[in-house]
Amino acid sequence: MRFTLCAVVLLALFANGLVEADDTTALYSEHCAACHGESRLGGMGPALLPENLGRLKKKAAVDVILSGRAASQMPAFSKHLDHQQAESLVEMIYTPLPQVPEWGLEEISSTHRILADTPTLDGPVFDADPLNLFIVVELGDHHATVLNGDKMEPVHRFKTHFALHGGPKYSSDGRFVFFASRDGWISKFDLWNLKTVAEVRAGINTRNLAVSADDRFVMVANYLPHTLVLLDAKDLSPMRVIDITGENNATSRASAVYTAAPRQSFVVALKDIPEIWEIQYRDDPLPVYNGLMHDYRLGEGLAQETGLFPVRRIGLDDHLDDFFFSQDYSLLFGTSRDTKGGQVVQMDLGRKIADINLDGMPHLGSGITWEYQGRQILATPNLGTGQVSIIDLATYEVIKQIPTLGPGFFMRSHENSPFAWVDVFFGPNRDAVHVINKQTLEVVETLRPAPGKTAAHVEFDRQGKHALLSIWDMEGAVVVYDAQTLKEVKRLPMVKPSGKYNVFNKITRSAGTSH
Ligand code: DHE
Repeated sequence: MRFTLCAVVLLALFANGLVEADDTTALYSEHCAACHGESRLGGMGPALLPENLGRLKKKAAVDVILSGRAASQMPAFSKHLDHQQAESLVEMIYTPLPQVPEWGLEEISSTHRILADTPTLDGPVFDADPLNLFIVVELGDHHATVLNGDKMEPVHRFKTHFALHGGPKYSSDGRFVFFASRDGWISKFDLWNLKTVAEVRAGINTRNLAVSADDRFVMVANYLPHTLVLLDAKDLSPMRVIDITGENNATSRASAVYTAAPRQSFVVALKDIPEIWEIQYRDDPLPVYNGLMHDYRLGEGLAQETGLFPVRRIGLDDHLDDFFFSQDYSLLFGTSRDTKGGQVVQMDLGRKIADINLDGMPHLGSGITWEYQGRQILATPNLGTGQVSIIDLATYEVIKQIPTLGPGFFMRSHENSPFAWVDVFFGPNRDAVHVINKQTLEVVETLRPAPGKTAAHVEFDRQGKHALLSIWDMEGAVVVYDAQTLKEVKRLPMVKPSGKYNVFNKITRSAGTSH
């Protein structure tokens, strides 16, 4: 299929009379195809199709090619391409493919595979506290490691799909873990039996997935096509495809989907339409407070039988690229890459209730909360500037900006730890990680566990005794620190470990980690 599509792209370009089509295609193959796919359908990087480039203007796309894109793996190509070459590549990627593959229920179903049985078990088939296991995603060679969090020893290592992205999500008992890859593969792994149970390709280019708090459903958010896909969490069989369509039939990519457990709903932010969607999965959907309804109850599939999944559309002033929920999921804090700043949405009211005065590019998706001087605060790193912003959750005021050695990606803490950790993901100090005292809001220590190599993404063990930090390198490691003394206690070699995810902290929705 890849070859055919590529040939069709070429033919289309020639038909358009583009004399340099050959050169541009060669440039694309040389510089872009490895990440964005030979057929422009995406891989490690997003799909490069007009349908998917959404809000990006052509001039900005030229800048991205030449200067790189902040907060992503997209490097600057100005040393390899001149302005004209970048412009010709932009023309190419804004030319529609003659045919974007269909990816509906039928195509999704054809990829569905059940790979192992799920025997009845009282606990893991190996000796370990099931709630203190970690999954470590090793992006370098597309594997994942199950780690015993008491002994800090690997239990099992297995192959994953290419380019997993986003946090894997656990079932409520911690037995099963669900992964999403950038090219749309969803897999379910049995942590107790150490086997992949099922897999399905739910999208061509996927953002992330969410698992309902009652363990019945998995919702997948896609960039391509512009859909949400509902799967049966038992075996990942596809249940329905929801088109993301707004006013005037405009369609949109999904920025991300999350489970709002106390609300028994999935919440989806949209990238091209200024709306949030809330989709209830309870058997007796509550009446809608405020917002337009898309009623899928008359559609095909499971919803027809059960009356589930009404979509509530909440209109906003701006798109959301990145967002965060209060611990009770009554408030959503979101930011847009274009307009900066933040907005607070009250979920029951279904509207924005406040703006937050934030500069740079706050990464609210990595935000964490804790109690400071009798009030709840939210701390968020910034993908654009070297600072951590501290926001009072009662007044939405920024009460402090903590300077860091450069823009950061991930932030973490634990209820039992006096410290919050933030990395410096971008720039010359990418090998540094700051430790912040949660009560003085000052950096108390800056660690450089592997000078010259990116150090990023911390996760605590169940009790908050140890903090695990990744060295993002093909010859990388997970470095285990004593969370009180900040001394290194162990170094586990791993292949570019990106994130690590502790079962207990995730299933109890610890305030110190992502959910
Ligand atoms: Fe991520 C989580 C979006 C680039 C590594 N990233 C997420 C989530 C979103 C997101 C919405 C939350 C999903 C979830 O956990 O369910 N990421 C984006 C982007 O829009 C961005 C900036 C551009 C893009 O390429 O999509 C982006 N992300 C990256 C990277 O370049 C990283 C560093 C390497 C990679 O894997 O591609 C990266 N993102 C991660 C990781 C998480 C993540 C490790 C999980 C964090 C966690 O601890 O929960």
